[in-house]
Amino acid sequence: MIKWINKFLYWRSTIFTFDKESINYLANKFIMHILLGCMLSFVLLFSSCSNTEKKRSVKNNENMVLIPAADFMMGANEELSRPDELPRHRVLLDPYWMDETEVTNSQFAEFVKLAKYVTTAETKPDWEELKKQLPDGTPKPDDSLLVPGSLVFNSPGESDELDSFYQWWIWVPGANWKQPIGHGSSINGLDDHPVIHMSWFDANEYCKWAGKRLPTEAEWEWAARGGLKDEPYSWGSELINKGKPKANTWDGKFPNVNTKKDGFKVTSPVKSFPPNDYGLYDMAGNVWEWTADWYRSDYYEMSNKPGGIKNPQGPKNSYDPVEPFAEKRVQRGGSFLCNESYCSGYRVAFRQKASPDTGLSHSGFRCVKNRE
Ligand SMILES: [Ca+2]
Ligand SMILES: [Ca+2]
Repeated sequence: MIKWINKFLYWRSTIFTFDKESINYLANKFIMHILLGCMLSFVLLFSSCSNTEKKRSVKNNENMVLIPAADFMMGANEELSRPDELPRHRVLLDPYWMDETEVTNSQFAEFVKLAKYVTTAETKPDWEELKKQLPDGTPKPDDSLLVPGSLVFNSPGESDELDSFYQWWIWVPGANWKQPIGHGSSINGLDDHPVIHMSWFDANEYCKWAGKRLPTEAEWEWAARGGLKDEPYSWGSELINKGKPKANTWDGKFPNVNTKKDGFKVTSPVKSFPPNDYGLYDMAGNVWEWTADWYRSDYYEMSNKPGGIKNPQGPKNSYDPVEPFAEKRVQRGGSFLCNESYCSGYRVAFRQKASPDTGLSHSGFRCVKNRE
């Protein structure tokens, strides 16, 4: 623009030369500037309309955003892709509503109060069920460990071993959604934080109670992309560590040092970071979000059909070669524990998986419902 203004000033300073050639030259230049001006205005008008269009989202009275029909390539096409994110394949979806935020502590508290619901983490583990997810011959743990509780992240301090994830997760008796780090802790002051320690069953029951459902994996990914085409992140392509904080993730050296550059060491209030272009918040980071689908590492190979697949509901059963004895559901979006050096789970194509009875201190969800 400054360049254009300078040009304009130069043109104005030359208008006092009145010979015929100059007049023709200036007339042509004038017309050219008018045309350029019109084109510029058109471009600005168009881009401003298009930006407004992107930012404008249709919301219902349940704070859900209308996600438009999809015809997109699901899966990753970037350097960091993992084998279970391939091949990219065509997916078509009908429009649907999606919660603009993760379900919060206050929303979940209302459900618990009205439905008298007891979460998985508040229930004594059933060894008969538990052992089905473990290799044959796994000995029964001591009865003192088979008590209500959940897994809580615990930074290993100086240890640099990135494959020692079992060291970071500690079984804490009494840990659940309202006692996030065990007996004596509380969620006072955290009403607008996402609810955590959610099993798939908890998430599924909440959504049903609310007259909604969990998103399919395809619905989750399409919504996270926010209308961007083939970008690795819900905000585009800029790396997480560049520019302004984009999501609540792990800043610093995982899992030892968290510099809190984004302002938060654990969960953040929903809406603390800019939404994506569909008006959805925290589709990257904060807490992992359960989807309805079973996890299969080879699901995308099964889904890669000529002409694409419409409204896929996930595979009929689960298969994870890493733990073939455990049935797992898909989680998406990464959490406050993800960073570029370790899992980059906030990539829109990243697939996480866990057994449905697993709730961790970074597991949450949001719901969707069909457009009527
Ligand atoms: Ca953070
Ligand atoms: Ca999230």
